[in-house]
Amino acid sequence: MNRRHFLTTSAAAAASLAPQAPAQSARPNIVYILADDLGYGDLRCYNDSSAVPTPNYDRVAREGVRFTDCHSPSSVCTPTRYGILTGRYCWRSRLKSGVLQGYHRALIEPGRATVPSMLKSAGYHTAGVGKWHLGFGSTEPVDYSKPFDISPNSHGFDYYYGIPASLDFEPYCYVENNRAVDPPTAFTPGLNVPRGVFWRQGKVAPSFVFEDVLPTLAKKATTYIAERAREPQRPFFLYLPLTGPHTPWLPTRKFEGKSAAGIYGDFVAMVDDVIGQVTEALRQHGLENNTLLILTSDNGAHWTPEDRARYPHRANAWWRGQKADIHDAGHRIPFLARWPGRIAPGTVSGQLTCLTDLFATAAEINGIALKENEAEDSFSFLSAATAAPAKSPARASIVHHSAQGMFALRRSEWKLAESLGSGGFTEPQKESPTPNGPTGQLYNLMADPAESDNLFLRNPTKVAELTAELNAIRTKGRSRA
Ligand SMILES: [Ca+2]
Repeated sequence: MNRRHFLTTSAAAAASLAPQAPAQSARPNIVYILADDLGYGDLRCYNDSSAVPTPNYDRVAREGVRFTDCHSPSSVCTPTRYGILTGRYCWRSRLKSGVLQGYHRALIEPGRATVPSMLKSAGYHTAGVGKWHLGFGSTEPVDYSKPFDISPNSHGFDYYYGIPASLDFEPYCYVENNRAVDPPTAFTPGLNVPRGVFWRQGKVAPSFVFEDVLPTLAKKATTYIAERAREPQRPFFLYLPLTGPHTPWLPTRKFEGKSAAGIYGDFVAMVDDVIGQVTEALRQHGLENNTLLILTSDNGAHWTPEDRARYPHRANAWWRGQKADIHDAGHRIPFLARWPGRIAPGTVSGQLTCLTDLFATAAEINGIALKENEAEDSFSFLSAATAAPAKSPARASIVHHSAQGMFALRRSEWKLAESLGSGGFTEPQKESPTPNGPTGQLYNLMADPAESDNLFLRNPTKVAELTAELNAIRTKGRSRA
């Protein structure tokens, strides 16, 4: 279904119902904005010494709940997106480490329930706008000159518009529903100067302009919100995975010099402005009060030791490591939710949460019971956000997963990583045990949030306990009982 069709059907529905001025749905709209590589320490509401002004994120934190112990299910893009949409850890799928490339086939298994397919069945209109990075079609390499036989529409989205993968992965083109808008028939030699202004060489649509992508997604999102406002009796779900502040860092002129963290910080300020555009669209169309707005990130910031030496900015705050790592900076992320009347302003929650928890939460909001074969790793965070009585057990542990496929288990203050090294981008990525030395990593995050004191050899009981739980979650194929 294309946008023109929406407009026609929404306008017709609004016209036919105009005399009654239809009431808004009793169920909330859900707008889920997923930044790409935004760090815990980038936002002032998490890190008051952030070198980037983030007034729009900070406002949502003041008006809603700020979770302090939320994690992406992976420390890189593709597996986190799989987890958000399916409520299931991606390492249970065919992708055991790393990410998809732009020519890879669809990752989400045909027939698997997703957040949009569940909400669509419950009567929602569903749209995805932004970076997909979950593959298209059933064959490889994907042929962008033809419609895809598997697309976001196959996974429950009534409408989708965006780009195939990260904005530094070819092919560079827009996709609308099941086809490339302008197929990638030209070639870009790539770019890598200065730091962060980077994309790989490869195929590109002749009309594609890298700098325009984030503004285009913002415009598509606000246009969609305006369209849905014409049919207020039907709730909608908007999944909005942004392309920033992942590389290429491309702040437009308006944002140059907005931060004290160079091009990166200026680009984060531009992402914050997108949040402002979306919240303003919700307000303008009278949808603010009946919308659960969620703001988060798909993994930690790609902020290296060199970046930390160069700028007075800690994109991942005090957490160890960076994007891709098993250490907390890889996957501990900002998570804000606003729902006026349901979530008290200024709430701060230390409840352990994972981005796979959207599925169970959206189901609880809609009174939908989860089926046995769906959302295996999803726990509702509704009671933590709203202080309403819990209808199901809260999440008590989480499995972390790094870019290279290293596992860790977190339960209360304890974190066990199965092997040594970062498992991601930070050196050493892999580390061989020394004779009689530890073979894994055990940290007490309450006493040692920087993960500096490995207790693996000193607390074998805790190592055994957490190892047993990690193995059980893996072998039984699900986290929920
Ligand atoms: Ca990412």
